[in-house]
Amino acid sequence: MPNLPADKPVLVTCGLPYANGECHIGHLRTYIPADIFVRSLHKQGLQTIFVCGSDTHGTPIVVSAEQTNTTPGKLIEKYHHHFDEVFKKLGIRFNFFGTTDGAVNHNRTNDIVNRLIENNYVYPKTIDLAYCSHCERSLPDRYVEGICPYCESLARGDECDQGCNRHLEPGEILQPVCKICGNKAEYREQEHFFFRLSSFKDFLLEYLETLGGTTNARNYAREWVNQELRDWCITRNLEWGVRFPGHDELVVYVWVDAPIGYISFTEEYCNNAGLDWKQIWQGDSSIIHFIGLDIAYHHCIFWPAMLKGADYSLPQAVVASGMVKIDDKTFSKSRGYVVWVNDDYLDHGFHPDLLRYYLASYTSHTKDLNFSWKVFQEKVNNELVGSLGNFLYRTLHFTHKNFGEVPKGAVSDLVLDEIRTTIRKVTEAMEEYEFKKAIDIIMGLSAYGNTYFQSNEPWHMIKNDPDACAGVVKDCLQVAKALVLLCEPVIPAKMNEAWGHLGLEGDVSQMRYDEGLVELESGKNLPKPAILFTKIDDKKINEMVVIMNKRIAEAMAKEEKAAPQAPVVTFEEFNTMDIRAGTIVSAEAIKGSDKLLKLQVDIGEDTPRQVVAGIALTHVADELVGRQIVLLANMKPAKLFGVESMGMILAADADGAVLLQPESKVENGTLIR
Ligand code: B3M
Ligand code: ZN
Repeated sequence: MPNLPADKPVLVTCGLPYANGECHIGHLRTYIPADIFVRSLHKQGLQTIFVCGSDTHGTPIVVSAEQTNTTPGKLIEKYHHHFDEVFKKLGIRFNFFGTTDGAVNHNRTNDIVNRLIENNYVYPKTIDLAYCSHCERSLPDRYVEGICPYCESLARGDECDQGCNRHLEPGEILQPVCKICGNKAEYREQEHFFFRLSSFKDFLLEYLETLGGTTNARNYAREWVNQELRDWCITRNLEWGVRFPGHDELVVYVWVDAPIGYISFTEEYCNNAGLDWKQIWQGDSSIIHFIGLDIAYHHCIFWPAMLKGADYSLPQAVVASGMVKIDDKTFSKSRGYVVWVNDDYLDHGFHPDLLRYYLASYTSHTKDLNFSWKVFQEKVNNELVGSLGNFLYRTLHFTHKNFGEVPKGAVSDLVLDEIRTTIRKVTEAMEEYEFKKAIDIIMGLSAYGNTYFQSNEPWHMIKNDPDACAGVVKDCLQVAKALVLLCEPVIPAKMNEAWGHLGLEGDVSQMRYDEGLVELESGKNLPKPAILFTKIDDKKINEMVVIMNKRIAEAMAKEEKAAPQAPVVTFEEFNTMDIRAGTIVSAEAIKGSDKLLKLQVDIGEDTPRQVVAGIALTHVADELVGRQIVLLANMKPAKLFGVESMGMILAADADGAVLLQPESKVENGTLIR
């Protein structure tokens, strides 16, 4: 962040959360350091604009809506509200939290796409697109899964999410499989629109040389640009999204309108605040993007090329955070290695600041961060309670008890120097996006304060030499004041309380670091101090560990259930089963049972077979008539609710039975082999 200008605002953005699920600790890995950074810029006297918002388009949203039986509109509304609320609770203070489905973003996207078209960066081309002939639909992005052609990992249609993190173009993925039905997909020809990314190669190589931020993102991007830069398909066959100008059947790819959200949110904020958004996005400006490393490709390659092609300003820095691990295991929602911010943290009464502290101080921003409840407990108890909390409380308690006010005398030069050096070093670390380093330096000042207090033994001095004691206390109070200012970006709510404990007025988040060098006014009354941080006991942590272990065990059991370990059977054994195709000729409810249906099934015999099936909760009787199914015909007869059943309908054991069906209609009675 070299030389950020004092005279114009710095724009900081965070990668936009998809509005399709709840906030988890993985999200916070980016948002909390970004918030700390912005608060710290503020403390250095810089003007900042901090925006984010919900990413509301693309297949992540459409697939989630389909899976949860809701509409994309309702889904995004719910989660937009959720994120907005959670961010506020955590003290993540965006100036504006928008949505990419807002009118401003639709307009801004149109403007940019039209400019790209005018500037001849967009052209049509017929390409092969994944298509599922079973579902009779084309399969954009997350509707298809397969093998990454670069690293051979399992991948999603548009990104190699488990392997090399590369963006994948439509048609690129190998062995495509339909995500909805699991069948092999085929490729079909269709016309789409492409962005001439390949023509930006030289620009990008030059741009990446000057791009600030963390080196991880830049290095990846440089490697990708050097390998091969292919034109980028920017349209999709979806209903939901921002329409591609002039083509009602197409929307733009979500990675077009999502980053444009950064511009529209700035626009919305500036319009409300009486500022000029064009100064930022079409003038000389400082734009800093905080993202997860997994979306470096989009931010260091597509985005700058798009901005350049449409004559908008370019970002000055991309700051990419490393990934989160849970108990040293790869973060995974489906396998239970996750910490949900509401359910697993806030709802258990933990203070938001403790998590902020953990996430920012555990490791360097670009490294993988491990979350474990035990480490959480240790860090809180040793660092926040044992060092910082201890110093603030013992200083204030001693002062209050013995003086009742800020004592007379001047703060010693030695102490002021220590504070000055700390502020300088912390600012430098922040400039390098080294948040852990900044916190370590701050905690160094806390340790200095503790040692200063301890070694001077003011509890003896107060009896023998009260004036000297007053000097020591004044020094300690000054260190306390500086600490509160320095810690505010990291643990803002707690530090706002502590500011009051020091008898100071105003909102500490609005004060500058330099205020730490302004001496506390002698004679000012001090309120009775309160304890800021309390130890987390083993019992509480064990409870949390149990919750997490239970979730992991449940996820594992679910996985095992999905792939049960059955004994091997011979072909002869398999042949003892008489499995046939048949057609349901009648279906009716069974008196007294809400789960069972009585079916008559034509399996090519003289009279239909009577079968009782436990599918009444998932199937409407009338709609079953005429459906072809698969029947185990030599199932031992049984009587259910007094009704005889002579066979078993085969179904996939999913959430509610999913009936098996021959791929195409066959003669009733056809054997299944
Ligand atoms: N919504 C989330 C992700 O892929 C995606 C970020 C958009 S940033 C413009 O991590
Ligand atoms: Zn399909």
